[in-house]
Amino acid sequence: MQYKGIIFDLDGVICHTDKYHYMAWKQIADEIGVYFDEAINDRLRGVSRMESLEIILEQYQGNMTEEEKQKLSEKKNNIYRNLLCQMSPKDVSEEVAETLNELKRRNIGIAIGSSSKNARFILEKIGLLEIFDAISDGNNISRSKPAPEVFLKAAEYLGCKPGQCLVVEDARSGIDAAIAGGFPCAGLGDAAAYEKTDYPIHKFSDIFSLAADGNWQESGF
Ligand code: B16
Ligand code: MG
Repeated sequence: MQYKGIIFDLDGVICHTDKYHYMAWKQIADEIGVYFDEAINDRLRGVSRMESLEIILEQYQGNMTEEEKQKLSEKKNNIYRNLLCQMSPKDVSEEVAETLNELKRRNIGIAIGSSSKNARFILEKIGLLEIFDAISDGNNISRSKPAPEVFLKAAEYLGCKPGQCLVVEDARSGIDAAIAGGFPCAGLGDAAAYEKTDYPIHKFSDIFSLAADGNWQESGF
């Protein structure tokens, strides 16, 4: 099989915003008197904002209307976006920056496939808004990971079929989404330990070792 493109998850693969998600959700959880810790925060990886709130509310004793939930998720997002303002190109490792540049040099199409509605804001902060050939994020989908929609859109934007694109993910929900969409997938971090991941990798530049067996095809980007 030859790949024409790579679709990267954003949070946890290109950069790390989990600490900001944690700080923002912790503030909300404290406000409504709900227990929240880093283990619960880990379950929010790759999951949409409203689904994240539902996971946090598993510990909530009372009843909450949809309107109240909406207000809480907006409040969390405002806190989160304020925290994101401190991000800069320094939040991208040299390894990530060099690998992306090299993939571009090899004419491999590169795209973002993120559940986040803040993906473009984050990419702008870290100086990577221009490098990607396509961005599919929480704003162009109706169902987030583990549904495959975000990756199917990214492949469509790249002009590739799912089987021609490799998905790189850090979350199990993202690996499930890749598999559901018919994409081969590489997993970092948590996803490297997941039995469904096709190619467990331990560092970002290991993507090149997948290319060593001639899996790549110039896409003309
Ligand atoms: P937002 P990814 C995901 O991004 C995060 O992993 C997840 O924790 C977050 O809840 C989700 O985006 C939605 O983010 O509130 O910014 O729309 O990993 O798919 O790049
Ligand atoms: Mg992620």
